[in-house]
Amino acid sequence: MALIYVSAWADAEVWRRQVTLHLPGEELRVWPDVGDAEAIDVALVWRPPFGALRMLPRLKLIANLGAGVEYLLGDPDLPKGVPIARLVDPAMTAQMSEYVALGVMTGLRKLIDYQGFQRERRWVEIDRDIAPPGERTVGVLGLGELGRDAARKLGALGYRVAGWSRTRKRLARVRCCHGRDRLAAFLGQCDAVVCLLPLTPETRGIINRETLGWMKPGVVLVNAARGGHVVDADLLAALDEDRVSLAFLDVFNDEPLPADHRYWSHPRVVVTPHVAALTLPSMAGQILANVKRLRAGQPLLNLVDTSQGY
Ligand code: NDP
Ligand code: OXD
Repeated sequence: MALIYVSAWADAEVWRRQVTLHLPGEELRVWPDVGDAEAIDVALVWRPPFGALRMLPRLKLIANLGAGVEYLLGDPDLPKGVPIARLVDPAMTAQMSEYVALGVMTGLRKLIDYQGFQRERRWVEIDRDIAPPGERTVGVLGLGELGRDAARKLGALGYRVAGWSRTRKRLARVRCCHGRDRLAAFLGQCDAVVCLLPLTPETRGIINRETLGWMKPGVVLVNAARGGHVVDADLLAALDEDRVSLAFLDVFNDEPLPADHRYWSHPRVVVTPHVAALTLPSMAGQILANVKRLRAGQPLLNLVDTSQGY
């Protein structure tokens, strides 16, 4: 049997070294050099071209080299019934929580304002009556692998933390709620809102005119999930009207963010180029462990529920 690497994102040779390390003796092919397609039972993929996986009739595992699977699930020719595993790795989780903390603190401590004063060499103390972290609430949309860790670490920084998920969750020191009917009340209590949801038909466009209207005036928004969660025109309007004090954005509807997009120059927006939590070659062990499990007939880990879309 053989593995195939289907991704334009990273150098295939990096992954070849990882396969040699973790699965000595296994053959890795690199798309589009498929060779005998019947021999391929595992595809290591990140944003594979639509239709590519349909060419592999004996696939038993699709291993997504990232956490989000919305692009993969969007392939109209995705082979049905083949298990899809996604990347869940402590190093990715740690990167994301670091990014989230950076975004929340940049906003709540008004760093962008202070940077402006610094450029003008002005000593201006804004927020003299700033509330301590324990009096400010950070809300995390999505309490999965990433959201749970971010919530825990925000709590460790002293913030009051609230979390929202699809199904009921219980987390120490996080006020959890779930379901669409709780979203307005959830958002209404937050000084900062962090989006760590998967992009699904239910969550697409979830940050929109209506939901932004439920948030506190001056809220800080951190989106490190997917650009598709945000209706850009609605967020820009909220920023222009100071209803959102900072949008700290890692992900965009169009990536790379087009050069003429208003986010680039908006004084209340921080743009990072989809780097909040990167897939690193050192994470290959987690992905390739699933290949070992497949070969050994053991249950696969971190499987995607295709009916839910994440
Ligand atoms: P998980 O699948 O582990 O968690 C998803 C969470 O979202 C769960 O708590 C789930 O609820 C909740 N959720 C899903 N649908 C809904 C809904 N309709 N309403 C309310 N809550 C919902 O995902 P991860 O934490 O691993 O990753 C989250 C996303 O982060 C990824 O899908 C990806 O898009 C993004 N990401 C971005 C990166 C970057 O660099 N910018 C890097 C890595 C990931 P429940 O618990 O009830 O199932
Ligand atoms: C991911 C990402 O989903 O990097 O892993 O966005």
